[in-house]
Amino acid sequence: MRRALITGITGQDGSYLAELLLSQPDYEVHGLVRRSSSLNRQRIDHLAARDASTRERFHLHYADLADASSLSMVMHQVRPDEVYNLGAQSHVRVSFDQPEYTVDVVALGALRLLDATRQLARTQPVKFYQASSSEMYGSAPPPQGLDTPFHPRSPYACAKVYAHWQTINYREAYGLFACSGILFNHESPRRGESFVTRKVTLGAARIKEGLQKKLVMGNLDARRDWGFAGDYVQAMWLMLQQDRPDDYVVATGETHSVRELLELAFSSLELDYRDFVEFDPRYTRPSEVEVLLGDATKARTVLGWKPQIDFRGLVQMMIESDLELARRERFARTYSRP
Ligand code: NAP
Ligand code: F7E
Repeated sequence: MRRALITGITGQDGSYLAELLLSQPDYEVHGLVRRSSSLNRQRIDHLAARDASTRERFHLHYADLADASSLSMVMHQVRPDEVYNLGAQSHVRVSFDQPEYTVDVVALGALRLLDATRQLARTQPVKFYQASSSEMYGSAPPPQGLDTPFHPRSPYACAKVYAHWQTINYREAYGLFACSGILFNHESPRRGESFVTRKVTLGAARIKEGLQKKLVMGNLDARRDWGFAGDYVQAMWLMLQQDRPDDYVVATGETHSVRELLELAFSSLELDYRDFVEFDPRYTRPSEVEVLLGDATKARTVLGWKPQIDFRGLVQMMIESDLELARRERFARTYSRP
């Protein structure tokens, strides 16, 4: 059995990665979960409820990236062959409101986990994946690739730059098999509801079902390179299956504006977004990242990776899923009236 340890397993990417690994019968998956007053395991509940063989290979442990001793303890208990660091306060806008907390979890959290991994590497081989982000490029002109200098534009992005370089430093200083995957935006029906793609697809679906009248948004001119999360976790796994550790950009190579996203999502429901969308500066950022467009040539040539789902397919998948959710909500409201 190969043992994988995933931080951020309750998040979008963690849930897809756990699924991918558990679909291979020789993987045991261990995930870190944080204590919270109400359970937030909706994205992984289906894994725990699967057949007995999957259940036996799926384990959760309480720990926190802000707590080094909890990380060492889990590392010591699990003794993983592969560590995937996906845990983060991952919301860029929120990072301006909570800069110190964001840096603690995203930057120092990565350092704590790298160091716990280095301790384990003294006694057994272990590989490390760091979830780096296209936000690190910030205002660097597109297209952005491995040779593009970083120009981060938020506390979140600054913290990711630190974690990226610390990952490279642990590789160079200690010979750790450590990879940094610079992933451009990736989305899915499991995307958190406050990120723009999900906010738009859920909002459009709820408007269609009469559950909501308006959608209040920020900067509609920002452009992103949006892919499907299920495709991107495949790239993470491939990085750790190579003979040597390295860094990669993962992206679709297409960019679209938030306005195009609105047009596509609303028109697929026969609605005109201009009738429903309002602007509120609350949803803008003190410093914005205007255009992201990734160059994933190395991931394509070395890993043999390429995205299976394009922008149109992604929006359609998310709209279908959110329409189903909205219909259920409307049904529950209709039939729960006294
Ligand atoms: P996400 O849905 O926001 O999930 C974040 C995960 O991190 C959740 O499981 C969360 O746990 C966990 N977490 C938060 N604070 C933690 C802490 N103090 N200790 C341990 N775990 C903590 O994010 P995602 O979209 O799956 O992204 C996964 C990773 O890739 C993140 O590091 C993100 O920054 C990075 N990334 C994402 C994208 C993207 O487009 N999605 C692109 C590039 C890089 P709770 O459920 O308890 O909150
Ligand atoms: O914003 C604009 C907003 O919050 C995308 C994280 O996963 O990807 C994500 O970060 C764009 C921005 O994602 C609203 O100003 C307009 O320009 O969906 P987002 P993000 O900031 O790109 C990167 C790669 C990560 O690493 C992060 O962890 O959309 N925008 N109006 C809006 N954004 C939001 N959230 N809400 C709006 O109403």
